[in-house]
Order: sequence, then structure tokens, then C-alpha cells
Amino acid sequence: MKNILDYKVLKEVADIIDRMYLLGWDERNGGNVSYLLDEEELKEYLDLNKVLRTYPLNFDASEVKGRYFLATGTGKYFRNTKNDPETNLGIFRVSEDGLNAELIWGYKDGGKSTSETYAHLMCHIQRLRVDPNHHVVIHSHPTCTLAMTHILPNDEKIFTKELWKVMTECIVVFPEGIGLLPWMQCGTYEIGVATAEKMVDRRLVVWGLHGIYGVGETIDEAFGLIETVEKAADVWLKYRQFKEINTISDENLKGIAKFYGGVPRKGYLD
Ligand code: 2HA
Ligand code: ZN
Repeated sequence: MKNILDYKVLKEVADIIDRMYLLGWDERNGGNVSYLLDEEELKEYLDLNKVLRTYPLNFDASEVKGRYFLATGTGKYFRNTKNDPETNLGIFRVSEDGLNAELIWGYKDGGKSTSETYAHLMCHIQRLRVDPNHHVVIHSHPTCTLAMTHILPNDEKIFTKELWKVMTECIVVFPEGIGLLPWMQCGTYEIGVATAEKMVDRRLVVWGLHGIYGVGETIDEAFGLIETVEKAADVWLKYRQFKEINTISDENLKGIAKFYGGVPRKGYLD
């Protein structure tokens, strides 16, 4: 059996968590990451018949029964993850009835998966319906994106268009727009449902006064979405206090999207 600490997915997840911490986006235990694993690959590293313990998921996740997830632990600090993955991360399987997590590895100090497990699993379920190659859900508290939600109204069209107009790259990276939820209690079943609903045709959802969710087939994709939003939010905050004399017009945005083959969200540029 190979050493799980050499598993490239685990290394990639630990690396991105460390990077997000260093970017200042994930203070203390803020943020969480989960990754849908490939069973055949995982078998090379762990005995999948050996369940360490189980804990309730408190909702019906049977759509992903038997699937394996690597996820950050509840209350665990991003800062500590790379140095001690076995305490700060865990790998669990969703039980056959969909109601429990069966821990296969990790959460060494008796912990369990992130307080946002509802939202993570619901986003995985939703994205798998529209993208069979989906794997990654990242939740983070990026500074400038979060600041923007204090200033703009709770309107996802306005939020998206402000960012599209900051820099040419935005409509290339997220032509489908960004979902935006007003402030809601985090960690709840309800915020999970609301987030997953927005993920039907989007890969980014901002939680007002809290943070962001990004999803993707790879870490590069999910992280790339979030870093593009955060970069644009940073630039937006830098110029919004000045008189803007140049901007990307709606016509320009349509042209950029067309050039790169993206379809801008319906109703945003019409
Ligand atoms: O505590 O980010 O949303 C981790 C979180 C909750
Ligand atoms: Zn959070």
C-alpha cells in the first residue's frame, strides 16, 4: 500500500489551503475545501473496508452514496494543514443510505468534516448533475470580495457586471456570472440549499458579508475562479473612490465573450 501522504490530490489540497492562508483569505479556521476522490486511485493508498468511525451528515446525501471525499476538518486552521494533514483533513465515504459519513482516514484528534459539510456536499451533488467531471468545492473569505459585499446592493447582476467591467479577463473566466446570496446563517442546511441552487448554472457563489464558493473539475479551475474574482474586487476597490473616465462597455463585453466562445449570462448585457 502506498503512503497516503504521497497521494497527489492530498498534496494539491494541502498546498492550495496553505496558499489561501498566505494570501490572507482564510484566517483562523475560516474557509473549507472538499475534493471528490476517485475510488480506484484511493484504493492504492487506503484499505477502504476499514471504517475508523462514522458520524451523521443530518441530511440525505444518497445521490453521492459510496463516493469518497477529502475535506477540511471543522474548526481546523488553514495555517496548520500542510504540516499536519492527518489532523486537519479527513477522507470519508457517504454511507449507502446517504445519511452518514464513514471516516476512512484523518481527523486524527476525533474531529469531523467542515461545519459547511451541507453546502459542500450539496454543491458536489448539484455540480455532478451538470458536469460529470466535477471534483472540487472551495469556500474562502477573500478580503476584497468580502469588502465589496458591504458596499453593493444584494443584486447578483450588479455585482457581476461591476466585476466584468473591472478587467477584460473577468467575462472570459466567468461569463455565466456570479451568484450572490444575502447574509444568511452559515453552517446551516438552508444556506447549503440556497448555494447549491445557484450552482445549477454557475460555478461561483458569493455569500454576502462572509465569503465565496468556487467549484471546478480541478483545483486550478476552482481556485482560478476565486482568484480572478478577488483580483478584480481588489482593483475595483482601488478605483471606485476616483472618478472613472474609462470603462469596458456592454458592447465590448459582448465582443470579448464572443471572441473567447463564452456565453454571457442571459439578461446581463441585453
Ligand atoms: O468556519 O468558513 O463558513 C469555517 C467557515 C464557515
Ligand atoms: Zn466561511
